[in-house]
Order: sequence, then C-alpha cells, then structure tokens
Amino acid sequence: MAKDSENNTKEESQSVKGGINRRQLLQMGVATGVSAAAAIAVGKAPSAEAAEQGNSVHVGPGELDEYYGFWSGGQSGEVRLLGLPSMRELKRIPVFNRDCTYGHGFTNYTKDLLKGKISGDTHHLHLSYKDGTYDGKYGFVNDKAQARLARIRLDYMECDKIIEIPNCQGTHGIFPSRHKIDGVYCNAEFRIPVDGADPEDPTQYTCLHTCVDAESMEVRWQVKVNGNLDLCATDYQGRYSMACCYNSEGGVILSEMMANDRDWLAVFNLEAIEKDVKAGKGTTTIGDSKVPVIDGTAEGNPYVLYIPVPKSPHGVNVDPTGKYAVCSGKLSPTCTVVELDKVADAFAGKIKPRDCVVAEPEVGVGPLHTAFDDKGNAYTSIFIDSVVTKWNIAKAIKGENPVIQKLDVHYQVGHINASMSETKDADGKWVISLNKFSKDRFLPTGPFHPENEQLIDISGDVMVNRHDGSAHPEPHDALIVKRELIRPNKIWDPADRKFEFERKLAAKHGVNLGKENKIFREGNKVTVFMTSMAPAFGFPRIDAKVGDEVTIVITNIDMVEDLCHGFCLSHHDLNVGIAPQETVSVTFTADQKGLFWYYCPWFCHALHLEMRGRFIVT
Ligand code: K7E
Ligand code: CUA
Repeated sequence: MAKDSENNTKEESQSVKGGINRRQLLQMGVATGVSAAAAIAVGKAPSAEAAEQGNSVHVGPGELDEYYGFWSGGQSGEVRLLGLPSMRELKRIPVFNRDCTYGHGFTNYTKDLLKGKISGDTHHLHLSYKDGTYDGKYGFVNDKAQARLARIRLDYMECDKIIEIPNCQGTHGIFPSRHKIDGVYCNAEFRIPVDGADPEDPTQYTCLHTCVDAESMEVRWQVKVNGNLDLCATDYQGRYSMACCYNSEGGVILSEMMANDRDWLAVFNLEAIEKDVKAGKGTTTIGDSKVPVIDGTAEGNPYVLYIPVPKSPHGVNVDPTGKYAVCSGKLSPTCTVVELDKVADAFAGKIKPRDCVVAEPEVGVGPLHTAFDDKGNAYTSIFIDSVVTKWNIAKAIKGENPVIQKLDVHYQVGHINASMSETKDADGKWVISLNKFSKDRFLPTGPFHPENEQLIDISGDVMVNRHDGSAHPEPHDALIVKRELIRPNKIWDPADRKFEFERKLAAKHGVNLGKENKIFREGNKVTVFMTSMAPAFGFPRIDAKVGDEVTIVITNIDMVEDLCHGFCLSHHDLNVGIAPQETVSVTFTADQKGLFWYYCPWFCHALHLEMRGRFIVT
C-alpha cells in the first residue's frame, strides 16, 4: 500500500505542477458549473484524494529535513530550531531565559549578556540578509517584556549580544535590512513618558522607532512618531522601514485605542533620516541616552509618512517581488496593499499618502499576518474566523475578488509564514499556521493547553493541512528557511571571539588554555583552569575556604562531534553544558562548608557517572 500511494503521489503532483488535473476540478465543483474559487472559498475541505497529492511531511529515519524552522518562543524567552517538514524540534536556543542545558545565564559570558534578567518575551525572529535572501550569519529577536534586542550567531546557534533599547517599552516588531547587513529596525509598542514627562498625561507620551547597527549592535538613531508602533518590515532596497500603528489615537484604555476608523502604516525614509542624523540636523537626545533622536511627528515631515489604513491594523509584510507591503485590519475584514514605488512621490508631496494604497481586498474577519508564495499569492491568517485565506495580489489590485481558498485551521491563528516567504526566493511549498488555541486537538494537559501548529502544503492549487503538532507556549512567529543557507559549525573553534575573557584570564596567569590544569589563589580569589575529556575532569578535587570567590575555567578538549560534557556543582545552583572545544567559565562564592561533588551532566562515556570530583570547602 505504501508503495502504491507513493507512486500516486509522485504522478499526481507532477500533473498538479502543470495545472489543475481533472479530479481536482471535479472536487472543486468546476465540472458542476461552480467556479473553483467560489467552491473552495466557502470553506469546503479538500477531499481525501486531494490530500494525498503534493508534499509529504514524512522524513524517514536518518533522513535530513529540507528546511530549518526558526521559531520564536514567546513567554519562554527562547528561540527554537526545528526541522521541516517533519516538524522535529532540533534545539532550543536560550536567549532571554536561563537554561542549564547550555549554561545560558550561568557562565560568565552569558551572565554578562543577561545582566541579571532571566525572563523575556520573544515575538519576532528574523535572519540577516544579503541581496534579498538569508546570508546565514545572524538571527535577531526582540524581547517585548524588557525592550531588548538579541542577536544569535548562526555559526554556533547561540545568542552573542543583548542590548536594551533606550526610552522604549514593549519592543515588538523588528526587522533587519534586506539588501545587506546594515540596520535592525525595532518598534516600541507602548507609548511612555520620557524626559520628565508627566505619567498622568498621555498626551505627553512618546513612541520611538529605533535603528540598531546589526554588526556592532549599537543604537544608531531613533525617530519619534505619532501614535504607537507594532509590527515591522523593511523593503528590499534599503529605502524604507515600516511599522503598522493600531493606536493612532494615543489612547490608554481599550475604547480610546479603538476609536478611529483608520490608523496608519508609518513608512520611514531611511535616507532622509540617516542624512540628517549624520549632519546633526534637528536631532535631540532623550534623558541619559546619547542616541540622536529625530522628530517625525509633524505633518508633512520628511522622515515618516503616515499612510491611512483601516482599522487597528496588525501585521505588515512585504511580498517577495518587493513591490507591495500588506497590512491587515485587525478590526476590518480587509488587507491593505501599499505599492512601495509610490511612497517616494508621497514623501515628495506629489500624491497623498493614501494614494499609495492600491487594493483593499476582503479576506475574512480578524486578519493578522500575511505570507507569500512564488506565484503572486498571499496567505493571510484570520484570527476570528480561524482560517488561512489564500488570495491573489494582482486580482486584488484589479479590483476582482482575489480569494482563492479559505482553509480552516484549529484554532485562532496568530502568525503564519510560508517557506522563504520573507525573501525574494519564496518557493511556495509550505505554510506554517501558529494557532493560539488547541482546544480538543490533543490529549488533555490540564488547564494550560499546548498550542497547535499546523503545517499546510501550498504546493498544489489547494491548500492541504498535513500536520498537527502540539507546541510549548507560545510559538509566536516562525521562519521556514532552506537548509543550504544555514551552515553551523559542528565543534567550536578555540580561537573564537567568544572565549576572549577566558583567554585573557589564562594569559594573566600564564596558563596555556585547554592544555594545562592549574589552580591559583590570590587572597580570597581562587581560579581553576581545567580540562574535561571523557570520562574525567582535569582535577578530581578542588579546595576552597568559606567566602572564597571561585572561578572555574573548563575546556572540553574532546575533538569528537557531539561529545559534550558539562559541569554541575551540587547544591550551588550551577549547571552548565560544554560543547567540544568550548571553554566556559563560572564564578561563584564558596558560601557553604563541606564536601560537594561536581559531576558531568551530559552522558558522554561508559564511565560518565564516574566523571566527577570533590569540591571541599573548609
Ligand atoms: Cu501578531 Cu507579537 Cu507578532 Cu502576536 S504579534 S500574533
Ligand atoms: Cu562528561 Cu559525562
């Protein structure tokens, strides 16, 4: 049976590529005189036969997935790495959270990143670009909870920078430049009083759009805007960043925020901003921050164009041709299509901002986010209707009904994304639907349910749901990236910049890092340099006195791929992982008298349990 259906799948997917086959036409009701679009637009589920065609989520044992999935982890503060289409979770990358799997928040390097904060809220993750597609260098992710931006190095799949965005709260939408590694644009969602403004008077509140340098991770400039900011996007040429605004009213309670029938898409003229920032023209600073701030609030200012869009919009996505930005009206059943080539004329005052809007198709109740295939179609998540709506951009611009299909998803979809959708190489194979409620789809787990992620095949003419997967709350947004574009290293390079602190410490003590095991005492400071190699640490015993500040520098000198060790010190809240050729250091106070075993928490050898030593405090 397996063999038969495999053959069928191949044969039929070929015929689908060249156009719709007869069986599909029948299923859609075409043969009975109903138009294909009308038949499926009413929500008719594709038949079992349609479901057999197209892409498969099956990836056999030992086979590798075709795509990496980069998931933001919401309240968990982490980022997740999946393989698609199998949806196998490959790794959780701790970012704003503490995680002893890898020692994030325990090692000196990562403690310095987190600066004592161990919670976050990651919503939006994007990768760095070159010429409109991913270059495999960095990932960037926001922390809405504490207004931070973090960077992940994709060569080691680890967070290497975290910065705070000054004078902002609720850093939400972020997006990097798409033409080259340049800026990362960050939107503040919450308006706040800054520079001594009165917290009692909302008219004095401020909201800022921030540009961070993607390489140095320093804040370059900020622009003061009207209303608030929400989701973020950039164009493909480096001309504009943009932000949807759902609170043009500047309200502080729900009814105030929903008052206007139109809010706007704010488009930032990067060239004009950078030019005046460079010249110091019209810039100010706020509070203790030295970051130059440009005022984009006046009507007709050269920095920010406010394009009216209906109502309380959410989501802004630029299509793979780079021509259009699509916004969703959270409280309007429409998407708004903005033609980006018209924006320059609007900035120049030749046309009105509103004239940049070329279509406003009805797509369903509660539209949020839009993804794209390689055939000019858009896929919008519709929260209230619990569907994904497939619609055609060109048809919408012509004023025709563009809706091709509405597919039920389960339930209340937030973000969706399509394979390579945020690049010029969108390939139209998969859509991921990240659903906020799973309700009855899985075994009960108590009052907190898992979320539901559905992987939808979009390679044929009909969208087909191929997979339901439970997920730890809350997978917020996701990217589906061709695996060839991501090439992480398998073991650490001992010369990597990450180990600068440990290298300096070793040099200060005249120690050949990773080659020697030595212990130093200066006053109440104890510094230990040791190796770990299966199945032993460099020292089977370390001594300290109560009150000592102990720094242990450990190098995993195993060269073998996947041979990780760790260092866990009993009763000291200290547990870190150490990858092959990695050096970590931990600093703590020996505050308890007695004997404490340290051991290797990663199963590394037949004698892994014996990989331990005594820490004796007198
Ligand atoms: Cu739509 Cu935080 Cu991305 Cu939620 S935002 S869905
Ligand atoms: Cu080393 Cu277990």
